Amino acid sequence: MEGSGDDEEPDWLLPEPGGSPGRDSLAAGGRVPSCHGKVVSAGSSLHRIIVHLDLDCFYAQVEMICNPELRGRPLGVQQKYLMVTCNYEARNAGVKKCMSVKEAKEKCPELVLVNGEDLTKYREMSYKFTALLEEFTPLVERLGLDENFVDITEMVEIRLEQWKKDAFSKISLSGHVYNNQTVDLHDPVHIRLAMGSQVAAELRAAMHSRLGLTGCAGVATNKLLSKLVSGTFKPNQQTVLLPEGRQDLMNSLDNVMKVPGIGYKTAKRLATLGLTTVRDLQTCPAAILERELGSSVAQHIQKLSWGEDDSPVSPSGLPQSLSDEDSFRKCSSEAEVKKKIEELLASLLDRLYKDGRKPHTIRLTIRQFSPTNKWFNRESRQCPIPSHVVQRIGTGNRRYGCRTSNCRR
Ligand code: TTP
Ligand code: MG
Repeated sequence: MEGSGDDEEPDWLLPEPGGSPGRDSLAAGGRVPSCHGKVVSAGSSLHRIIVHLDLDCFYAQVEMICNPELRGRPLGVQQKYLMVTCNYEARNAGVKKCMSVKEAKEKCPELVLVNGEDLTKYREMSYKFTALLEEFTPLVERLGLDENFVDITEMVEIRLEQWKKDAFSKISLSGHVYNNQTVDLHDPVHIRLAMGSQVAAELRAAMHSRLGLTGCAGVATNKLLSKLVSGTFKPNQQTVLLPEGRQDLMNSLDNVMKVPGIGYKTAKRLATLGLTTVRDLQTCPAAILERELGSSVAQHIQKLSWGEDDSPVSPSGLPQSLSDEDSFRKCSSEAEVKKKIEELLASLLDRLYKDGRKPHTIRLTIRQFSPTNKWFNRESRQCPIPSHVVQRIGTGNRRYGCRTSNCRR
């Protein structure tokens, strides 16, 4: 996964109209393909071009960037007794994400472990990653710390205009095509996706040259499909999904929970109807689904099961809240709990200070763990932060500790 290039990725060149597809078939420079003049209307479900980017072994990658000596060795990132991620050298040795530290060490005795409980440097890199993408277009939506959707429709359209001005010069498709499907130069959607693949390659190249990061990209006509296709080839590779591959991609998901947007609770309710696979959900009569889930949810998830998603990329902007948490597992007295809260608050205030904005509310959330090893639901209390405390945050005075928290709880 190191190196800036996509050494192992094919760089497909689109075939001449009528010619056989493949790496070696060149498009006709200067020749006008027969799709010219055809447009994909803005209202069409195939109009958008979305890239989903997911960083490779994110926490482990950040650790390797901070300490290059770790490169080339199997590396795991540990939080408590769990290894939350590991680099690809460790994965090649049979170690998997979310294995217990014990099992990971058994699989790979030479595994190097670093503690990943302080998320500061991962968060910082995550925001740098998003900010870099925002230099290309403001249409960037964060999805967790190491994933972003980017709507590149307009960038593709600008390129299409240029391509027409250049008398339909040669186009290349960067990376893989899902299911190795044939790219058809007569098809305007294929052309748009090919242009999208070039944009995706440029985003990934910028990520690497500017931040030293590698990741995978999926290019498709909506968010759902771009996310689903991006991990087809890992690490440090990219895949385009042509519309003709949509059904195969959806059918490759054996469980409805693998469809982004269908969570545990919905999957449980679907199971009561005997629906577990994506195919089950696709073919379930709408009336049965609607009776169980209501018409809006039923229609929404059935559309998702067909790979249909018209949700726009909504720019995330700055985070609306900053938070920190801990399981408090090692705390057995009130004094220890208070000490832990002070530590959490100190790190939170540090982030708040760096952020520069003034907070107006503080919220405390707890989740109790019962003696029978069951988590209870979260409970929260919040209150406005007094203005004199807000003033002091603005001046960088960080010595106000827990006094900010005068919630009634
Ligand atoms: P992922 O994107 O799921 O994993 P990854 O980036 O480590 O590896 P991949 O190459 O397969 O994309 O998660 C992103 C980060 O989130 C991961 O580096 C560590 C963290 N994480 C947790 O803290 N807890 C978890 O249960 C998982 C799955 C990830
Ligand atoms: Mg990742």
